Amino acid sequence: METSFLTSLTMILNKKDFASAIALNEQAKESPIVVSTWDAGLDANKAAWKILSSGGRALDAVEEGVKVTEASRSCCVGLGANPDRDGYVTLDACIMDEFFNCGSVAFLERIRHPISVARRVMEKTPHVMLVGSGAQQFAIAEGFPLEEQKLSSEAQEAYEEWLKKSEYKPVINIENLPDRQPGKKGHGPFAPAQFENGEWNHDTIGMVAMDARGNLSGSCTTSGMAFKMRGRVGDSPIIGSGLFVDNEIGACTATGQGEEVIRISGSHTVVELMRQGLSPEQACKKAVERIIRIKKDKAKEIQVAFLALNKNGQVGSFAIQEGFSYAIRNNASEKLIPAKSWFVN
Ligand code: SD4
Repeated sequence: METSFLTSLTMILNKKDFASAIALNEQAKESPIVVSTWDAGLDANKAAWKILSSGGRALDAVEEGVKVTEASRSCCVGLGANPDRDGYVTLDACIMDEFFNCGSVAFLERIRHPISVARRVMEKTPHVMLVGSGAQQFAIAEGFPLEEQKLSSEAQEAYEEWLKKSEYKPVINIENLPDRQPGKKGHGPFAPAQFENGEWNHDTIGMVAMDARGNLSGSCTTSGMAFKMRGRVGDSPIIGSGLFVDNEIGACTATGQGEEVIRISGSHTVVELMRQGLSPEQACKKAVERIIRIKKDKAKEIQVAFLALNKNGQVGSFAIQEGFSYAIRNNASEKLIPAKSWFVN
């Protein structure tokens, strides 16, 4: 039976196609796999893994995975996150599949799951990106509930603290800073790594995955930099900057100071470097070096990290500063890995 299937397959496919079908099968041995940014990636990966381990599509996995973070208490993702400098939470997200389909929302307010709205933009409109009130209008038309205009108590506390000085200075690794105000739950400029109840404080989340068929997808969702200028949009919802997927080569996502990622079309750059034969880590490092060359001395004050997965299931990451970690889940393990960095303390 199997032989006759193979015989008819060889008759249908020419030799070259057959060889690539075998190669695809070889690659799929490494899959499925999911990787995502920061410590919150561990929980997000769990949700993604449920889909990947039961033969589901990477696209569904990366959407469901980051929805966990969007629904959690977080300094940097979802409606509970820190607001902009005018006191409003504005959310950015994007998603990309194995066919170069992509969707994105930016400056979106009062919608709980921006990643799902981004997917609807991808699947239900001829466009890639919707922003602001237009994105919100589309979300409501698609049946997403309009949530209350209200800060979480932690974000309110952090905002009030910030207002005392109103300094706009991005804090390096705000996602992982230890609580400098013991006994306080605030997650503002001095974000705790963990809340009092032991729950991890989460961060901008970028996730890339390969499913059992060897197909890649990615997602990225954030509230952006805390206390940003109203209307500011970072790299996270920008295809090619915060996220890029090329199903022949690999996928990459970015976190950190979005302006520096946009400047070099960061995630696209990493995927193109992998196309030239670099490993995921080498490609991430080269992209980091490019930012450092551009920023010179100022690079010491910036955090950017890239996280990449290639078509063989190899994962790599590189950051400007120490302190970035990523979560990985595959058949063999589930772990958090500290990334290498350009500057070492
Ligand atoms: C931004 N890249 O809006 C995001 C912020 C981020 O971890 O990744 N924080 O620039």
